[in-house]
Amino acid sequence: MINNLGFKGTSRYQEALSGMVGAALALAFGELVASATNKTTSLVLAVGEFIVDITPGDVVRTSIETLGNSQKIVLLSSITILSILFGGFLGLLSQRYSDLSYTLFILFGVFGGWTLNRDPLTSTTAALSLSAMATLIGLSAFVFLNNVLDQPASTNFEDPKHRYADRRQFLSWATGISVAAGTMTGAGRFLLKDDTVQSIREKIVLPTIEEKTSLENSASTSTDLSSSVTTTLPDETDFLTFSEMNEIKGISPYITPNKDFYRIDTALRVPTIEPAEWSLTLDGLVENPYELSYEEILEMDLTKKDVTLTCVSNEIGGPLVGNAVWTGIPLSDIISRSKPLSRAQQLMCHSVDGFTAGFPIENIFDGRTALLAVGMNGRPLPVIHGFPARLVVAGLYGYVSAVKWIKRIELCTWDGNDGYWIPRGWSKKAPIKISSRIDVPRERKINSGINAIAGVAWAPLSGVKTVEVSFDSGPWEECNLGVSLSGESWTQWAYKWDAVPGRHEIKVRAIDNNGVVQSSSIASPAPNGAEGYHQISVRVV
Ligand SMILES: Nc1nc2c(c(=O)[nH]1)N[C@H]1C(S)=C(S)[C@@H](COP(=O)(O)O)O[C@H]1N2
Ligand SMILES: [Mo]
Repeated sequence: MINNLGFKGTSRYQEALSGMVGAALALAFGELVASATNKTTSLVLAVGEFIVDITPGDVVRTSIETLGNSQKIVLLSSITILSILFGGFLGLLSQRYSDLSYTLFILFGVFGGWTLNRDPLTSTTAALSLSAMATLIGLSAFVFLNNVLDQPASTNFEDPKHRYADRRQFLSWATGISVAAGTMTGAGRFLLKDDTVQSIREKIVLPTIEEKTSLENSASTSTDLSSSVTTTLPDETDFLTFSEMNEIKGISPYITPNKDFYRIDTALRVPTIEPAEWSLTLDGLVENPYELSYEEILEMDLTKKDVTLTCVSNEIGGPLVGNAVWTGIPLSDIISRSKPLSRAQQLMCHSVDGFTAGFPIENIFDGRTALLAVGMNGRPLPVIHGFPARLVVAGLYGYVSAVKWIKRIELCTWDGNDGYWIPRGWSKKAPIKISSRIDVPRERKINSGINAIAGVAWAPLSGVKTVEVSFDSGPWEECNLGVSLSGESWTQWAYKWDAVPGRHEIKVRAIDNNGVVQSSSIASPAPNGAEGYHQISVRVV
C-alpha cells in the first residue's frame, strides 16, 4: 500500500509474509488431520505422491525405485518450502491484485485436494473436506493478515513510531499464527495413530510350525534362526557351519535381522493396517473369487521358508539384499482354491497403497517358494515390511513380486496388464541374477598376514555352487562356503588370504549349481538388474 506521502507503509517482506503464513497454516492443518485421524494422507504427502507418480521413469528410474528415506524427506521438505514460497508470491501479488491472489490460493487448495483424492488410502469425502477446510483456514489467515497490514496505524504518517507500532502488531499476529501452525504439525506427529497398529502387531503370536530337520540346531547357535529347512546339509567338507561363518567379523549374518533388512517402496506414508479391518481378495480370471481374512490365514497350514529377497536396483556390491525366514501360506494353495481359468497368465498383486506387481502364474506351481507371508524371522511382519501380509517369491526381484501391504491378487493376462514399474522402464519379467558381494574386509587398510576375505553370494533358484576370488586380476581361487539351506537363499563365503604389503584389487564371482558363471559384463540396474563383479581395493601394510 502506498500512503499519502508516497512511502510504502509496509515492506515487501511483510507482504510476502501474510501469504506464507496462510500457506503454512493450511499445510499444518493438513498434517494435523492426517496424523490424528489416519483416514487421510497429508496434503504435502499427497502432492509428493503425485510428483513421484508423474516423474518419468526413464529420467530418474533408479533414484525413484530406490527412493530412500532421505530422498523422501528431501522431496517432502521441498514441497513444503515451495508451497510456502508460493504463498509468499501470492502475498506480494495480493497487494495489487488481491482477488487474483486469493483465487490462486483457492486453486492451490483445489490442486491439493485433487492430489489427495488420487491417494488410494484417502476417501473422496476425506480428501474434499480436508482440502476445503485447510484452504479456508489458510485463506482466512492470509486475508486477516493483509487486513492488519492495510490498517492505517495512525493518521500521522510522518511519525515513524506509529509505523513501527503497525508493523509490530502485524508481526505478532504473523508469529502467533506461525507458532500455531508449528504446534499443529508437532501435535500431529505426537498423535500419530501408527502406534495402534504397532501395538496390535506386537501382541500377535504366530502359530508354531513343525521343525523339519536337524540343521536347525547348528543354525540357531549364533543367530536367531527359527527357520525351517528345505534341503539337507551338503556333505562336502569345505562347507562351514553357520556359527563358524558368523564368527567372521563383518560378514553379513546368514539370516538378516528384521531391523537390518533393507527397505524399498514408493510409500511416502507407510500404510498402517489393522488386521481386523483387512482382507485379501482373489479375483480376475478365476471361477471362484473369494476373500481371506487375517484370522483365516493364521488358521491355515503355515510354512516357514528362508528366501533371499533382493531389489533390482541393487548396484553391484550394494546393500539392497537380505535373507529372512518367511512364514506364510503357499500361493499355490491360495490360487488353486480360486480355480484359475486357463487364460490366466499373470498374478497381478495390488497393495493398499496403489502399488502393483505382476509375475507368471507358472512360478507358483514350479516348486519354488512362493508365499503369502505373514511372518518374518519368527515375528509378525514389521509394518515397514508389509504388515499384515505380503508376497515373497523366490528367484524374482522384489518389484515384480514382493508386494507389501497386499490387498488383492488378480489373475489376468500379460497383455494390457502392467505392474507399477513396467511403464517406468523396467522389464516385465525379472528373475534374480547370480550375484556376489565382498563384505570383509570393511576397512580399506589392513595388516599383512592372514586376513579373511568374506561375503555373501546368491543364485536363485539353483543355489551357489562355487565362489571364487581373484587378486590383482590373477587366477580365480576357490573359497569356502557356508551352509545354505536351499538354492533360494544366499550363501556365505570366505577365503583365507595371506596378504603381502602393497595395494591390491580383489574381485569375486559366483557359479551356480547349473554351472552358470556370474556375468562379467557390466550392466546397470535398469532395466532388469545389475551385472558385473564386485571389486574392492585394499592397502596392506
Ligand atoms: N506396496 C509396495 N510393495 C512393494 C514395493 C512398493 O513400492 N510398494 N516395492 C517392491 C520392491 S521394488 C522391493 S525390492 C521389495 C522390498 O521389500 P522390503 O522393503 O521388505 O525389503 O518390496 C516390493 N514391494
Ligand atoms: Mo526393488
